[in-house]
Amino acid sequence: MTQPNAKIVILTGAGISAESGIETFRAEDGLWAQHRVEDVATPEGFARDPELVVQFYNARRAQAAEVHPNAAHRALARLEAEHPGEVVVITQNVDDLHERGGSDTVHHMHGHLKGALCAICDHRWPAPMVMAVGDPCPSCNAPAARPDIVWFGEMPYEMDLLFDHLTQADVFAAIGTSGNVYPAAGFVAEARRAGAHTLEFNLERSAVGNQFAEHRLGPASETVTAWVA
Ligand code: BV8
Repeated sequence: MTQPNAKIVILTGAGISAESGIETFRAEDGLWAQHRVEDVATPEGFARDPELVVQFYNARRAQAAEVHPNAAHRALARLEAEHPGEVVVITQNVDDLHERGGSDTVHHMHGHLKGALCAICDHRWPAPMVMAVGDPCPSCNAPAARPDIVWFGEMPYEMDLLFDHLTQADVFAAIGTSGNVYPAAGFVAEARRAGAHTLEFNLERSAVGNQFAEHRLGPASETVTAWVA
């Protein structure tokens, strides 16, 4: 599948969790169809109506706890086991299906549902299943708990580290992402600059599909499993 000692950088999006039963963002019946992005995934939306936002993430946290990793998550865990130290998973997803599927090196660049963040002192702690507006921060005690999620207009996490990985990539694979959101959508260009072989796994070509050398079209549970086999 790849040359030994390859540095394999994987970027995943909502499409890898779709077959586990979690809606994607931009499908007709997707998450953003039920809510305006501005209302539930921006700091301004949280300031305007914190109750709506906290309930939106409580519902997603509850759903994520009910679903299970699918064959695509498990295939990536096998890839990691077969290439110790050479595989990095960067996910835009906020569920924990990669970890529950067996992946160890997962970077949640857009945060994660299981995290809480203090809007005052930036302290982080494990989120309760049901967060309430005004929950106190265990560190500074301010009633300022918010979901540890990167909203639009906020800087994704670990960007320097992620770019380090991209500049060393021999193989870059984007799985189940529509290529609409930056900086994640720009990762393929970085990987190409590093000379990486680039593959897109999706049901259809994404908004940045023309930048990939190879396309594996079909459900990720099938295409990623076949790629790793
Ligand atoms: C930032 C957390 C700067 C929330 C998310 C104009 C040009 C360029 C950029 C911008 C611009 N205007 C504004 C920006 C910046 C903005 C942006 O990119 N906007 C877009 C809309 C244009 N980006 C930001 O704000 C980012 N921050 O730029 O900061 C900065 C600089 C200095 C200082 C401070 C700040 C932060 C963006 C992060 C937002 N948070 N998520 C939450 O999850 O609730 S975004 C959210 O949507 C996801 O996390 C994900 O990242 C994103 C895209 O979703 P996808 O994962 O791709 O899912 P989608 O539904 O779109 O697609 C699913 C795909 O799967 C489809 O292609 C489908 O075909 C495929 N699929 C479905 N089923 C399957 C499948 N594939 C395979 N198998 C299947 N079975």
